Amino acid sequence: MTNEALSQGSREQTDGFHLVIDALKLNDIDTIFGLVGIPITDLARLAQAEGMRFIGFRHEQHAGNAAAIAGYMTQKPGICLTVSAPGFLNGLTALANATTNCFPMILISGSSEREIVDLQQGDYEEMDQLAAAKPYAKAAYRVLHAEDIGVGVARAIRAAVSGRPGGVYLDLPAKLLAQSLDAEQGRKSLIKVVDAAPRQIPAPESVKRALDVLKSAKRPLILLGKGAAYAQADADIRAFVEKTGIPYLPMSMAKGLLPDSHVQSASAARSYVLAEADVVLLIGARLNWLLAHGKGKTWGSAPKQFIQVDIAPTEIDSNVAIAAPLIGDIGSCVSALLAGVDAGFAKPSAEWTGAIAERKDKNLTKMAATLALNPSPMNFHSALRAIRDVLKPRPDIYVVNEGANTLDFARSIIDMAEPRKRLDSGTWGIMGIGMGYAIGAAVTSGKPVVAIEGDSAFGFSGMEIETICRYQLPVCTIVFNNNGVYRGTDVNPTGGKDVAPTVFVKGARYDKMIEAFGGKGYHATTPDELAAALVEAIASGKPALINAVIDEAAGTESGRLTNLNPQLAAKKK
Ligand SMILES: Cc1ncc(C[n+]2csc(CCOP(=O)(O)OP(=O)(O)O)c2C)c(N)n1
Ligand SMILES: [Mg+2]
Repeated sequence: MTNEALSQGSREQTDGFHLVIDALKLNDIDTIFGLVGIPITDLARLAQAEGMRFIGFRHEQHAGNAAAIAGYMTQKPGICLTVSAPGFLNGLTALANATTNCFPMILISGSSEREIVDLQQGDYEEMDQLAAAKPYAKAAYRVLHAEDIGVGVARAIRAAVSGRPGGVYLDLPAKLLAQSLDAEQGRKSLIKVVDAAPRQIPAPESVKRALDVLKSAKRPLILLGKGAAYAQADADIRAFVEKTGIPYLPMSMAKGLLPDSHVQSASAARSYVLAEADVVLLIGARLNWLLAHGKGKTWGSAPKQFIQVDIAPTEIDSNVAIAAPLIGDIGSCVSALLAGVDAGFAKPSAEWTGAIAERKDKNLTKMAATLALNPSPMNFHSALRAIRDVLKPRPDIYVVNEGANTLDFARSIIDMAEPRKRLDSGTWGIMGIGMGYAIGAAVTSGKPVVAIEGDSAFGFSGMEIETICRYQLPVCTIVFNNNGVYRGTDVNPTGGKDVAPTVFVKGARYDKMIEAFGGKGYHATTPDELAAALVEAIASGKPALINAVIDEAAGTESGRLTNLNPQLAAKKK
């Protein structure tokens, strides 16, 4: 052996495993949500050995949802790590959901031998994962050489958080992880991403146009979307709303950006303001189905002008004409608008704000009467009243929420007072985010989480209560148990043995599930029992599950989305 070879041989070596972890750590990523197996088990072990937190799940979809919500909360990409083909596909739902909701996350999956996959020779967990991920991700990359890991991770981070955030897929073939490399060369190949999500300053003429349209309004309205919440421009957004005096509506996950009790909140007069407003300023809210696409009955017959603040220029005019687009990051756009609200800016007329206040009062009085009732069995309202009262003095608690009726009623009854504390089914109205979001929120914040779950919704991620117990997370899950999807009263019209498609086992005891893993289960049949259980669970800071028995006849089909169900066209003679 030559001297050179000897000295080379004694030089420090690194490998793909180490470089992935080093690249993540270099970019201040300290947590991985995932599920182990070939070829990434050692990657997870190494992450833990190197001081990162590895949170292991029972199904990849929930690890992916945890990563996505961590990204939403922190503006840093959440990381989800999975095995190849089936593990990757399980994570892909979460990646697609993150992209749809504009949450920054990176799905990192191990993959099988490229040569065998590409010739379709039947490798272990063979699949062209990169191609499968592309349509559902904001970006997708594959790294083939260990010296490119630094670039791959840097590109993934930038793609996830810059511009409109989204889900990014990073494909790591098994062979790559085992490749070795001179350690010094490896170190030099890593990239620390500088200014991953650069500010995008709006053009002054766009700001002026937006302000001019706003000033022309007789009945202005501000709509805050979760993009506004994501931006963490809370103080400026609040200042802008308050300085202009314009009534506002928060979309579901923007609740708490200003406290729901705010005098300018028009939530309790939603249908009125949407129909009557003449100028609508959208801040980080898209005119998608959740806003009836900006047209139709919901928006009334009065002519409307829209001002839209968004980071993505292609969002503009996607559903209706936008009179004044304002393109840039939301923080920069709102601060530019705020600077333009000078002494000459007239507050909305008392006629407009008075009419809204009148509707609000009427609707709130009606709601208070409904909430005060105490039916037996409990219904959604009485159960949510109990939860609302317990949560009121605790604005720091995260609220995760999914279901149909459980989602719709909780959204309107549970007030939020702090930004980014409400995490729910989001843009897709997806079921299955519950335990993943709850775990992601608890791990990321260290704060308590209360997950308000329909019994069907809970089932999608219910096994993760073992994960909650394993990591001893301060998560209290409340299952709204109405024996089924929407309600528990449907019957099989044939009289056959199978129950109706919407119906579950009657009187199921979800509280017993958590006891299997050492958590605390509660069975609540009255609002008082529910409140007492919730108070105790929150105080304990430990994993808990409350089985809240709800009248199985109380819900409606699809909650408030009944009208989206296609109607049967064929009538049987
Ligand atoms: C992934 C996914 N699958 C199916 C659905 C259809 N879906 C909408 S709400 C819902 C469950 C509603 O029942 P539950 O969670 O018990 O709420 P409830 O109305 O009974 O309170 C289902 C299955 C969905 N939205 N997402
Ligand atoms: Mg249900």
